Amino acid sequence: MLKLFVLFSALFTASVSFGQAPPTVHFSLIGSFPVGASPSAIVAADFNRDGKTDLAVSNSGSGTVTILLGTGLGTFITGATLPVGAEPASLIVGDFNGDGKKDLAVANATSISMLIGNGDGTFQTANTIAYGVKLTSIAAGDFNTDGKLDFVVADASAGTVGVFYGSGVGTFSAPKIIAVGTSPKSVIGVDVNNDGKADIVTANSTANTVSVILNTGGTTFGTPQSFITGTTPVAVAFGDFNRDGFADLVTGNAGSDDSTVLINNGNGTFQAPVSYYSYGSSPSAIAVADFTHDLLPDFVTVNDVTRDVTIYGNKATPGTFSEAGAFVINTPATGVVVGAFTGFGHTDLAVATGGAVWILQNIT
Ligand SMILES: [Ca+2]
Ligand SMILES: [Ca+2]
Ligand SMILES: [Ca+2]
Ligand SMILES: [Ca+2]
Repeated sequence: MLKLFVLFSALFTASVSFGQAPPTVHFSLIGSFPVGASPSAIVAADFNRDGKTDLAVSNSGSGTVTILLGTGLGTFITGATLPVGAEPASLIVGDFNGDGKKDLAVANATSISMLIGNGDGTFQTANTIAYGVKLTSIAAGDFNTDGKLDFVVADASAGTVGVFYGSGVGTFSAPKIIAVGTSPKSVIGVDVNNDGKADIVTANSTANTVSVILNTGGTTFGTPQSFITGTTPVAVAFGDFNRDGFADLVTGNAGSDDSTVLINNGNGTFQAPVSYYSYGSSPSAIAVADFTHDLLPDFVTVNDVTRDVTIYGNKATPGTFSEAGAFVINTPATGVVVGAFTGFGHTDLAVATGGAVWILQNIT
């Protein structure tokens, strides 16, 4: 019933065909589902515990989070609209109060909202605390390895991250503040040196770097190390691209219209950056998943200027990439999340665009 753009579902693919190119990835548009104004980010989880993946979208223009409940067939029923702080920029899923039900934490421009899930797709009224000057991104992790979920938020104006340690009942400590490169727009938690402790990585949009902050145990961190990226990195993600057991990094660079892959040396330092270009221009968000069914992690960017989605396929020499497919969405996209949304058994895409989420079924 909401297949508003079904006529648009003609496939559009662009690929190269070098000897070691990955398979071409194909998508079909399943539908478009309304959310609030100016969506900023999207996450996936089973909020109502029916075995079907749901979505949550932060709406920067509305000051809300929209819940979309999945049918498992690629369609979504509009669920709760949850008021949070002003200008929500980013959100994450986690069980922050330890009751086994999925919760949400939202980084708003100058506050953080905690939404405790009831386990049926509804949420308790947001608990919002003032923090930050211009928050841009939030990531979860157990940074002090006490078994309780913590989170970290990036503040672009302050050039910092703040680590908030969870109590296990949905409340948090005062933040530990760490200076990173200028204008961090994206933060992730990932163990880059395989010591069992979650480290922190930021993409610094005016420094043109990532900052890697090694967790040295307890609530202490080492001095941030910088690694060069393309121009204006706005999104960072990780995957073990070359299958050596260590997490590698990839950034989407809005200024240089490319993606930078940083291969881990095995100790949390990284090899020289490698740039990958595609038809797509001005990436705004990035995600890592296997789209080609070869068990190697690929990545996807959604691109503001060209208004499309680009798949970068991991090649036969793992850790190198080429464009493996694209899909035009004809509206600026600001967020992307991967998951099995359509029951087809492959890694599908949910893309946050202007006022709606587009569901793209991977039919490769
Ligand atoms: Ca569900
Ligand atoms: Ca919970
Ligand atoms: Ca913890
Ligand atoms: Ca570590």
